[in-house]
Amino acid sequence: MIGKIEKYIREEISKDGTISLALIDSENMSPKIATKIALNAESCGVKSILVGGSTAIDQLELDKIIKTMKKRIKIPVILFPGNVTGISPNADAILFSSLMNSDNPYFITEAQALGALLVKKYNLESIPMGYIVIGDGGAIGFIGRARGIPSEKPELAAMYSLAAKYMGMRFVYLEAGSGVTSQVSPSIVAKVRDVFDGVLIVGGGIRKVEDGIKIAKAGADILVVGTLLNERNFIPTLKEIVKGIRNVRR
Ligand code: 1GP
Repeated sequence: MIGKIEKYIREEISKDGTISLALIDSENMSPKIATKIALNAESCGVKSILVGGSTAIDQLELDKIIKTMKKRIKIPVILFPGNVTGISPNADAILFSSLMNSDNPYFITEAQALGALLVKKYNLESIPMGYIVIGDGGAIGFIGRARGIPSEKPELAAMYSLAAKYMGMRFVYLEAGSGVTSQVSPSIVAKVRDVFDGVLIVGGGIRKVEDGIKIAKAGADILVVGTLLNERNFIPTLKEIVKGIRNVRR
């Protein structure tokens, strides 16, 4: 069943064409700094804050960050967990993901089984998502033992995305990896868009409006921006990205 947060995300996509979400890595900042970044990102027009990270293991700190942030921002906070430690009762929803091209079953179904009862206990809205690593995937590629899809093989990404759809996943996230220098290529995004009619998220290495526009034009519904937020004055660039990708869908 589609919950309140997913409904909100879908409505924002219908209105704007392509939307941006800001990713905060709970491992690398204090609740105060994270909240300041979230407030600034909100002022740029991002539609939600994702909180997570492939090496985020401090669940207490994650919870503190989300609690502090929730007091100040209006947009929803969605968990983007890299492991069972990425679950907090104070978030609005969770991207309940399977790392589809991992070589390790832990990241495909085992962590999900371990975390599922906690999601239920906390009454978190669960958004089913196929998570697919493209290229070497940086930290998540390494930690998640992903067999990254080569950039020149868009049809492989399409196969995985279609499989995600047939397994009932309403979201697919094409991940190049946090802080990487080459983003998911527009040809991969376009090939996936041809077969996947759910919500298509793309992230990894997006720091310039030009990169965002190419990915949005290829058919992404959502762009995730993370590393850019570590820059002292990210506001003008993030505003440019949010504005630049609006209504440029193919
Ligand atoms: C990482 O896709 C996200 O999981 C965001 O990547 O940090 O490179 O923006 P960046």
